[in-house]
Amino acid sequence: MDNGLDEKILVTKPVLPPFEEFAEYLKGIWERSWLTNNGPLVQDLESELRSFLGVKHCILVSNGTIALQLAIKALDLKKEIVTTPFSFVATTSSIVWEGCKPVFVDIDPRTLNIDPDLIEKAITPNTEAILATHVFGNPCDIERIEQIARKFNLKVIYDGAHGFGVNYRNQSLLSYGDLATVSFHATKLFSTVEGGAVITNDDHIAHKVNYMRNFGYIDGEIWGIGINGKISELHAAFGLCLLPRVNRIIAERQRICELYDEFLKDVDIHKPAIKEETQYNYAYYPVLFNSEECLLKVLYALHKANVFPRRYFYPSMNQLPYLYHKTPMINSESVARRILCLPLYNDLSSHQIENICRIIRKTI
Ligand code: T4K
Repeated sequence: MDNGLDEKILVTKPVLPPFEEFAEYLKGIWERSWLTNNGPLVQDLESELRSFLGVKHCILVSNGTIALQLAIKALDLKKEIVTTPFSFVATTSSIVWEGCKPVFVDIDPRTLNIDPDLIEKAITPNTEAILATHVFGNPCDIERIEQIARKFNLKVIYDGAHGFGVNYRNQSLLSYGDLATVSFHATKLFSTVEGGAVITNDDHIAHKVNYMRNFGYIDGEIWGIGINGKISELHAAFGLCLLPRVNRIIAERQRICELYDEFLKDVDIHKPAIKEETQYNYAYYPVLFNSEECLLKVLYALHKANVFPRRYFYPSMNQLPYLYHKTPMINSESVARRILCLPLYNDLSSHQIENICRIIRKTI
């Protein structure tokens, strides 16, 4: 390699628990021969997550996308949902999949989150909810969003796929809104391989999500329409192994991000502003270039050096091919063209980070 980097560096690498520890859980699963359908490990993990997050309900489901779909279904939304165009495709596709209409509101280019100043203009008599993403784990303007929701009697769902381990104003970021969803996919800092959860402090919503993830059943009785959104004992075991390590995982990611900060301090790029009063989780290391041309030059140079950052989230969701009306979203489209998430995982070495930054500096 011409870069001093002798292995392929991908945008992320999953955190794996020690094999022996996971094997111990597997032994128990084999002994009980109880594999899924709300088994003891799923219940244990839900209970551990409730205390970790300080929330009343944390309902595990099979992934973060089904969590979003269940959230929309549980709130009985059928019409327009005001949402952000700058997110992973699952945020928008869940709205459309549930038969609702996404109404995009542009983002604040400094935070990359939905711009609260623009929300009121997008509200119509058909608006039922706001679905906002805490992009890269950076809290949305929760106070303003909640104020608007109260004024117009709207529900609030936060897509907190990246928000695990973030605290805002001394409480879990996932505790805000009528409910929040989270992803525990293998690429997340805390994972159950595939998985996710719906988080809420509302008993009625929790009850609905509970039966909806299990075909509509609770204790053999059908409470309403449902789907199969369950998570297995093997997935829960993986999560139980990783949960006690989350604070160390976050600390290590912080160390890596600070190294990037140091090596990139005089380079002409920008980073999103993390909201005040936030204890961040260092989920991603996004950098904004001044132009798409510059991003493409850097991407090419890094690829040549066997380094594979990712263009999260490109294209801007308002440009999805299956959407009927494609309303322009100037800030989101501009950010989507210029943003790159640099490799970030726990065993990335200082040497590798320094080399990545050297290539970026040389190319700009
Ligand atoms: N809302 C938001 C805002 C989200 O970001 C997401 C998901 C969701 C909702 C939905 O949650 P889930 O339904 O996924 O639970 C990833 C993840 O699949 C996805 O969970 C995530 N957000 C999205 C932002 O990124 P890709 O396209 O980056 O995956 P992939 O396979 O390219 O993996 C990235 C890198 O990780 C690869 O370069 C290699 C490495 N990797 C990946 C896997 C799966 C491994 O080393 N081992 C592995 O097992 O989507």
